[in-house]
Amino acid sequence: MKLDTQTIHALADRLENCQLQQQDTTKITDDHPDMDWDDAYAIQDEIRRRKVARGLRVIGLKSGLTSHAKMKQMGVNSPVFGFMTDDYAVPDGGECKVSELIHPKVEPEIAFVTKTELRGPGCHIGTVLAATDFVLPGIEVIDSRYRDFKFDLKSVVADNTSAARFVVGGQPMNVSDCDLRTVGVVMEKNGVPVAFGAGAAVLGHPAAAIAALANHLGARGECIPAGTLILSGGITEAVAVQAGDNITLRVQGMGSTSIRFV
Ligand code: OOG
Ligand code: MG
Repeated sequence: MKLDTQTIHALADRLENCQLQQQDTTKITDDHPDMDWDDAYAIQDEIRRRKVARGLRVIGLKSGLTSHAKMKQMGVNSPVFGFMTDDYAVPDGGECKVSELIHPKVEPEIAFVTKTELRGPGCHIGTVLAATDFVLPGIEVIDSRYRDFKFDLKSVVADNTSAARFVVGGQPMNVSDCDLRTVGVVMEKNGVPVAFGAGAAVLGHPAAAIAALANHLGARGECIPAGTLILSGGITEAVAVQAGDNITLRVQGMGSTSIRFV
């Protein structure tokens, strides 16, 4: 760790206030170029602690920057991990108010729900599939608190990996009934298909993104509990949205889920 507790609290405060007041900011590594990974996750943990202290519940976890398309779009080269609280959940087909966000974008993802605990190190696709209850379509709404979505990895980790809203729905599927590498996804904006891909875009297999999360948590003495919802990461580039847009994600064999921006 390079930052003291006071600085970590101040940075958590700055980033969470940006989220609560729909204001953007410059990336925090501009002011703290020496901060390390532990500092970045400590700032994210402090944001999480503040939300939980205000009565919010952590209802899911996420892996991000897990596809080449996303890494290229954001100019970074490794996955990051974050959390979602209950106020981020939008019902299937429900509304998302853009006035509560800064500059939202949507990502087509495959969501996993676990039935047994996953504890790293050493988790791999096999352990993840064995621990998965079902998978289903998920749209993540990301909303970086950084101006123009310009950040580096440590800054985006501190900002809880741009997490803002998400919707899951459609037809849950057993992992033994599909090949998650070849499963096709189509994301439509106002009825027009705008992003296409297959599961293998995410680290070769979406379950690898869950294994990476379990191994990351394992290194910190934490685990993924049974019954956890996890977003495995955008399969394609993120797509900007504005009020009036209607987004639908169709995943092969798993139906569709949608969200309306108002
Ligand atoms: C960071 C979050 C990326 C994903 O699925 O790749 C992410 C960002 O691009 O703002 O959630
Ligand atoms: Mg995402």
